[in-house]
Formats: sequence, structure tokens, C-alpha cells
Amino acid sequence: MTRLIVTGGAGFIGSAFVRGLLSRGNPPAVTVLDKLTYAGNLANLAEVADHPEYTFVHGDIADAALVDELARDADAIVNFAAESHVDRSITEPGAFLETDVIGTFVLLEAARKHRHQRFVQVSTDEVYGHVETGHTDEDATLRPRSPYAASKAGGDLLVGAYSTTYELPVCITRSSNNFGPYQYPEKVIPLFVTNAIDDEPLPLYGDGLQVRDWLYVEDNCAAIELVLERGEPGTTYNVGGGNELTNLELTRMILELLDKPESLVRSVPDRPGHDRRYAVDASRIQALGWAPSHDFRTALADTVRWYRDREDWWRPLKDGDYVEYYRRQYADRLAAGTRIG
Ligand code: NAD
Ligand code: TDX
Repeated sequence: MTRLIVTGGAGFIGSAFVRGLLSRGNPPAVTVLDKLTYAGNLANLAEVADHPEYTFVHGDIADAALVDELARDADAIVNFAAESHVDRSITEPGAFLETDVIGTFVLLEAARKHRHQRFVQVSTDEVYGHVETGHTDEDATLRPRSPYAASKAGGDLLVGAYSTTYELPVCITRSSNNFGPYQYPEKVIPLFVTNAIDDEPLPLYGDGLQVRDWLYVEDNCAAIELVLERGEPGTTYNVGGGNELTNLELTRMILELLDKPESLVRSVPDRPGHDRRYAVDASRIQALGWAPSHDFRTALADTVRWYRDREDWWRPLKDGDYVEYYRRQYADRLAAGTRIG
């Protein structure tokens, strides 16, 4: 693949993918297509802005004319673009269907028309729904439970249909929770780290015993790159970090790294329909030659240090519309919250 469209490349994972690709020798030509929603941020791409193989296009993946024009000069698409936050999908689901379902459809149509060599759909373990015990493999039934997960599952089903019906060479990756630098401070790790730095309360949903499997963002990007290069057409690959933690355990680690007291934690009313646990079986991508190369505790410590050092990056994001988002999301919850420490 020599001419790549990376959608959502100004977001958290997409920008890590682009920075990684362009930091190595002989990279493909990369066109980032990004709508620059609240989650898109050109500061995430500042270090590649002058790279000769990098082009930025400001636009919507659901804009069929624009996507068609870009796809004509490309041979592969990696689709990171999405509305990605579960809590926002609960209050405003419409944008999730427009981007995660319709947007994916528009990209698939363009890839089909221009006979692309590869389409990689970046998806999530949330499409499998809550996993009580064991680990879900790629053949598990999709049981999405939030509007976000249902929209991602809808996108995935369309991708599968384009493989079967049109023999488009697609792959899907479904990863567990990512963490690392440049993650928008609505997701739990950057939210809790930046709140703790400011001695603000950490709103832990419910009993805090929900389980997530944490994956360092660069390890996910390595998996996506491997699938782009060597994935079997028509195949889905789970990507898991093998680092299952309860939210309470994670919160305690963050506080310890920042030397902050547990009295900052508030148990607040739970997320509606909150999935208790996700856990994927990643043996298929391991057989392709992937394994995470970052130790969880070291990567978490590095990530916490990054947010401590990069207030210039996150403080502006916690201003403006974010203030209203935070109030809507947390004011009542925090008023009803109880201390756990
Ligand atoms: P993010 O919210 O940080 O970034 C999303 C990016 O997509 C932003 O730059 C935004 O501007 C852009 N975008 C949104 N709508 C668009 C549209 N209609 N057209 C063009 N661009 C648009 O998300 P992220 O955490 O980087 O996630 C990237 C992908 O990985 C998503 O598809 C998400 O579902 C998936 N994923 C994320 C995680 C995670 O832990 N963050 C885990 C598994 C899968
Ligand atoms: O304020 C909070 N308090 C809290 O207890 C927030 C924001 C979250 N949580 C809990 C909910 C989850 O159990 O922390 C856990 C992680 O929450 P998020 O960071 O919102 O992630 P999650 O809902 O698990 O979804 C993430 O991983 C899968 C990404 O946002 C998705 O894009 C990805 O598909």
C-alpha cells in the first residue's frame, strides 16, 4: 500500500498511527481525512505537519463527493473516524449513526468503486457486549448494548457485507481500551489524571468493579499496521492488552503515581447499561505475529508523566464547550456521589 487515506487521523489513536507511520523510513503517502469534531485536534499531528508524505484534508467521511475524490488517488483506507465516547452516545446518539454507520458505508462505496487493495475498519471489543467469564473470539455473536457499540457493530456488519458481496479486501480490528498520550480528557484515564492534578474529584461510576483490558495505544497501532500489510482479506482480528483491571484498581494506580489521596474519589451514579467486563481472545492476531511490546505499569507511568508535562495540550481542551459537557455529565452525579476513601 503506497497511498493511504487515514480517516479520523486527528484523534487519539489515528494520530498515533500517523505519527508512527511517518516516523519510519520509506513511508506511504498519507492523507488524513478528519472532520475536526470536539475530539479532533491538529495539535496531535503537529510533529508531522511538514512531512513531505503527509496531507491533511478537513472533511466528513459521510461526504460522498469528497470521499470519492480522495479515494480515486488512493489504494487503501484505514478508518479510525468515529464518534467514540459511550457517555455521549447515551445523551446524543444521532451523530454516532451518521459517522459510525453512514460514514463507514460512504467509505466502503468509494473503496469498491476505486478497487482499493485494502480497507481496514478500526473497531472495538464493545461490539461483543458484556462478557461475564472467559474471552470472546472473533466468531462470537455481536451483542452491543450502548448506542456507541451498536453503531460500531452496524459499521462492522456493513464491512463484512462488502467482503462477502463485492469481495472487497477488508479487515476489521477490534481492540480493547486504549490509553496513552493525546487522549481526549473525557475518557477515564486522561479525565482522572487531569482532575487529580487539579485536586478535583474523580467520578467513579457505580461500585468501580467494572473490568476493562488496557492496551497501550502504540501496541494497537502496531496491530493495525500488521493487519493493513498482512491481514487475511475478509478477516476480523481482536486486539487485547491482557491487562484486566477493575476501574477502582486503575484509579488507585493513577492516584499513587500522582501521589494524591484516595479521598478525591467519588462513587457516583452508574452509567446506564454499563457493561461490567470486556475481554477478547487475541490469539488470531498473535498468530499473525503481533504481541504487545509495552509493559502496562511502565506505560501507565509514562502516560501519567506525559499529562503532567503537557498541560499546554490538555488545559485548552478542558475549556469552552467542555465546561458545559462536564457540567451536564457530572454535576448531578457528583452532587449525589459518596466518598470511598
Ligand atoms: P477519538 O474520538 O479520539 O477520535 C476520533 C476522530 O475522528 C477525531 O479526530 C474526529 O474529529 C474524527 N471524526 C469524527 N467524526 C468524523 C467524521 N464524520 N468524518 C471525519 N472525521 C471524523 O477516537 P479514538 O479513541 O482515537 O478512536 C479511534 C477509533 O478506534 C474509533 O473508531 C473507535 O471506535 C476505535 N476504538 C477506540 C478505542 C479506545 O479505547 N479509544 C478502543 C477500541 C476501538
Ligand atoms: O467518569 C468516568 N467514570 C468511570 O467510572 C468515565 C468517563 C468512565 N468510567 C468508567 C466507565 C468504564 O467502565 O471507566 C471505564 C472506561 O470508560 P471510558 O474511558 O469511557 O471507556 P469505555 O466506555 O470502556 O470505552 C472505551 O473503550 C472502548 C472507548 O471510549 C471506546 O471508544 C472504545 O471502543
